[in-house]
Amino acid sequence: MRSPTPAEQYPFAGQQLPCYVAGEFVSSGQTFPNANPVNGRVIATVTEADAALVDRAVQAARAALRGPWARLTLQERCALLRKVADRIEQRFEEFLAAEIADSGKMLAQAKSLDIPRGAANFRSYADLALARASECYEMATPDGRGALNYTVHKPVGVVAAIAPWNFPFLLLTWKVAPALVCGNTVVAKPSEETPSSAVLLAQVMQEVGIPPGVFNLVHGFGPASTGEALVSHPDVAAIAFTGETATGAAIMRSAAPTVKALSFELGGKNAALVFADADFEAAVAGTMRSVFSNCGQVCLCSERVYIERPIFERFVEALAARARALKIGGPYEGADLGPLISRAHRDKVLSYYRLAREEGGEIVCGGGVPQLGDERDAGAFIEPTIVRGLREEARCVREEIFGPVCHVAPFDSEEEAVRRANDTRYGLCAAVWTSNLQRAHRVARQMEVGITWVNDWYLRDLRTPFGGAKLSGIGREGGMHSLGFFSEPMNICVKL
Ligand code: NAD
Ligand code: 6OD
Repeated sequence: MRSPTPAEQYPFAGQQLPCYVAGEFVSSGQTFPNANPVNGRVIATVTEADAALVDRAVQAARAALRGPWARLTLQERCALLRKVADRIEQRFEEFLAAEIADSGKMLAQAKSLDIPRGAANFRSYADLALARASECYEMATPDGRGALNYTVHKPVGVVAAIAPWNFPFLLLTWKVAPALVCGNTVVAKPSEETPSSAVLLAQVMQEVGIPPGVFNLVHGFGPASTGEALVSHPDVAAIAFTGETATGAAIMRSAAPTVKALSFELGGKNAALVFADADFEAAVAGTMRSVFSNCGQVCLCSERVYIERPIFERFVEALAARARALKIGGPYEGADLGPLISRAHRDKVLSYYRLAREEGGEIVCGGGVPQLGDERDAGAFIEPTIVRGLREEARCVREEIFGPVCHVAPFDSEEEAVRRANDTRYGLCAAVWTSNLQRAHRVARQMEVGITWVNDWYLRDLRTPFGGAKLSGIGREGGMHSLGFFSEPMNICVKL
């Protein structure tokens, strides 16, 4: 078991994490503990923003809409966002250590995905905003002089950006960057489980000279706490939220009385379809990634894997052999599978492992808790698990589990595969594995989801629409879609 080196040490060890309001760090009020999921140890405490502090943050954001921020040109805002990206990269190791300490995620993943994507989000939205064109329509008028219509993009106002714990920095910056580039001001609320990288982001905002009140940070829980105070605040104009579908529904209720714009990226119960003509090795490796990445805690993970019958047994055997061989361990140990986010989440995932048995499923591998023989046994580790033999109506096949687990089932025809993949109330993504080009396009198009990957999984181009159909979300983020959500388009009609 390797521990972090001094350079990899958690930057806030033993400290109280502050909120950031109106350009100042605030540490007054109640606190809650921040625990490391590797061993359950409390590593810091976190300042919980009460309704009064949330109100201060929203008022600061509101005032900043009329301050120096409003007078910056788009080019100047973009230059500032690029400075944010540069500074994230300069403080890369601190971001890395903070993210890993909060979430227990693997060093290799945080280094190659989570933190670089945080910086990339700022750069990519700066590029996109500069590339955005304005619509222009010339029109005829009865007097023959004509008129010219053109669109200007104005900020929406104060944006609440609410993120989950599975990609804390990636998903918070995914909302903060486009909101800011469009001239809005932001009150950000990271998950209570993963507050640290957001504090570093607030420091960066201050360091690069983002004016006070433009970016605010409040910590706390959801219902009857910080989150609810934020989403029901009358001066918040728009909410960009990523999290569970049930939370999205609660936020909608809180936001309804003041009719806020909503962008929701919610849960999934994603299918992978593996056809017999697929490149077998690539499909096994890709499915391993799509089931077990980030310990299964990716909204895009495949929890239902449908495999064409002629290769079913061989595929399941290969998948199970690799799952059994996954090395479970802490972030710095070169392991494949880290802990879940918390003991509470592990209890939930374990309850589905039990339910799978009760519902008549066969556990092909895993199904329990590993014994690691040291302090990690106080952490939130769990075995990667494959289940087979469940009916399509089983709760384990219908409900999002959000752990390192999938159900495997055979199919006999393309039509059956498509029908079963779509037989869910969710609609986030799908993965299709085939070497038949026509089938690839035909099946991909029939998936009732926001994204289908063919012969890969979680391959991202930040210009593309990202989001879910059905219960998996409302609207699309990514590229011009985010700029659309965070802007108020206004038409100006000029009589010539
Ligand atoms: P969650 O819904 O429990 O919490 C997400 C955030 O919402 C947290 O910051 C939480 O404090 C806040 N919150 C909770 N209740 C609230 C309320 N009533 N009002 C305001 N804020 C509230 O989600 P989680 O457990 O952090 O993350 C896991 C879930 O997120 C999974 O369902 C997963 O599929 C989903 N997710 C979806 C995407 C996507 O892009 N579609 C991406 C990542 C995660
Ligand atoms: O990569 C992204 O932009 C994104 N929104 C990923 C979401 C992952 C869900 O867990």
